[in-house]
Amino acid sequence: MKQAIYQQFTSFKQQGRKSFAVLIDPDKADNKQIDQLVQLGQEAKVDYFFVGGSLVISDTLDASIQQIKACCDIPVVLFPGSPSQVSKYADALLYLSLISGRNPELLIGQHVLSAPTVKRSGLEIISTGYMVVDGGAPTTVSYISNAAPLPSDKADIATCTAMAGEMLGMKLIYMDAGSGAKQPISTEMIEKVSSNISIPLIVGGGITAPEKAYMNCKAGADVIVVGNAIEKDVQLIKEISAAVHANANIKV
Ligand code: 1GP
Repeated sequence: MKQAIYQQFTSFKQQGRKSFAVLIDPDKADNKQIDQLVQLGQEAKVDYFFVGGSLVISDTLDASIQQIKACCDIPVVLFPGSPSQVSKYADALLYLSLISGRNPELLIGQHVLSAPTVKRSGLEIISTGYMVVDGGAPTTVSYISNAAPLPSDKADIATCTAMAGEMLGMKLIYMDAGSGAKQPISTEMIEKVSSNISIPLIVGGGITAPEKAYMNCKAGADVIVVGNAIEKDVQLIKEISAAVHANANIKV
């Protein structure tokens, strides 16, 4: 089984090197916007493009990824909102199990149904414990998942959830306040979770400023994901990337 992308996640973590992932929702980004994101992404030394969305209504997933791959060698990682969001053109797929919720369909049910398609894709599959944290208002992910998010002030529940995910064999933990969250995940929660797991920790949802990205890395996040804020102001790519990469070798 392929492991190149996961090896990058883990070796960066070992080196204390923080990464920045730009989230592209194929429903929202047209060809021109993708070109611009790729160009700025290369200039800003973005580490990954995450591609996916809670809905993905259009059928442009393959085309969007092919367009990114044609112009740059930044790895493309699928962050699927549903089992249909599989594209053989990507480099890897975050195989998400919603471990913060109690909806059996998103813990294992949809995985059973999609397993043959996912395997046939030939993609690198990275088992990911996905934790949705309350971001201050209902987000698309909290509505679609039909599962209660983790309370934002319960860092101990988040920590135990992430620990359980790691001990169940998951390779990454992704803590998400949901796209466009009013309130991003607190540094207190990030600190507690990251100090109790040894697998890489991805943090996203509602991050709109370079300072917040920097503080999240300092608190222990290994990968910062930003989508919404960059859709509104594409120039933020450079500032947030610089803030994340300024954290090199910070160990907490
Ligand atoms: C959402 O973590 C991602 O699933 C990114 O969130 O769009 O708010 O940056 P934003």
